[in-house]
Amino acid sequence: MNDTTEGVAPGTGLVIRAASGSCDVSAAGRLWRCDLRGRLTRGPREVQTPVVAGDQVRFSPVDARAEPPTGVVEEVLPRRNRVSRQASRRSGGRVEQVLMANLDQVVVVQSVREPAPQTGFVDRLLVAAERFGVGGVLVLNKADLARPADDPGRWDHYRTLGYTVLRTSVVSGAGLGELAAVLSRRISLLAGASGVGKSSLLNAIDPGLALRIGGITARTGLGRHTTTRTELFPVAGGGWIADSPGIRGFDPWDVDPLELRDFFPDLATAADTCRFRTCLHRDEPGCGVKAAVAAGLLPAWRHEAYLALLRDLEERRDRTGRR
Ligand SMILES: Nc1nc2c(ncn2[C@@H]2O[C@H](COP(=O)(O)OP(=O)(O)OP(=O)(O)O)[C@@H](O)[C@H]2O)c(=O)[nH]1
Ligand SMILES: [Mg+2]
Ligand SMILES: [Zn+2]
Repeated sequence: MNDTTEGVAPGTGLVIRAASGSCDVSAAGRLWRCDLRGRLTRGPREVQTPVVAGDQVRFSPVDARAEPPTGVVEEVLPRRNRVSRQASRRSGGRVEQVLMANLDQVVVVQSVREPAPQTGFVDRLLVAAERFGVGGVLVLNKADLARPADDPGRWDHYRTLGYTVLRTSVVSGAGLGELAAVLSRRISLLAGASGVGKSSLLNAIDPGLALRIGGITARTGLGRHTTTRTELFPVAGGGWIADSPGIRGFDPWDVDPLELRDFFPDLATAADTCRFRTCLHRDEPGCGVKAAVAAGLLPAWRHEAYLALLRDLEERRDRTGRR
């Protein structure tokens, strides 16, 4: 037996950040640099991410006195939930990319402008969260850049669905106290496009983090992918928050086209009046959802977000031959 492991029993810990083949595990107040047992990296081909931030793992110490202490991950404990997307269109929709595991909520961040909100992005992330029973919080950052023409109606609609909606500004300090309160004692993932200010928000709440902040490219108005991997940070007063690299497109993993309706709760009341119980609210006659949109009871953009995602999910099903 290696004498450096003497008296240090195998333990379980929380994965703070993961790379291919290794990860950092927080256990009993220390951060362990761990390799993965080979068999863990040979998982099912359709899973790109055997270990992700938020995973609980069982590991054996290798050198407990090293700085940092080192170990080997023996087992990833079953995930209570996860937020996943299809890895890329190129993979043909066959590969699952897990963004994070075992979380309480996804905090979807968009900015008022620079970059402007991306149509359908919030709707897609909320579907991915609901799919595995994860909560959702919406943050509209860079409120200091808002002009009267920037319509807040869309955001207030999400509030009627029960989501917490915050307007924040790192420049004016608006909404930062509320954001800190929402993160407290919970495990959260900050997700959004590059440049919306995810890392800036975390720095504003906890300056000790000193995360790297990027700029916006003048030519495209887009961010520069300053944060390059998902990483968990402790929240003052308890909880963990993951900063993550900017994402653009988002296709939720493992959502059946026929089940998609269930993840749009605001369509449900109108759907009760559809002529057909199996109505997909597309071309069917007597569709209650289309009638509700025409009557101004349901925003057209929500129906459109649903239809765009439905089309993508059907395309994927046809391509992969899966449900
Ligand atoms: N005006 C204004 N600018 C902000 C605000 N928050 C962040 N920014 C700026 O937006 C740019 C991008 O900020 P980051 O925090 O790096 O954005 P990010 O979402 O972490 O980007 P990635 O790490 O690339 O995904 C920086 O130039 C910030 O100074 C805000 O509330 N108002
Ligand atoms: Mg960042
Ligand atoms: Zn219908």
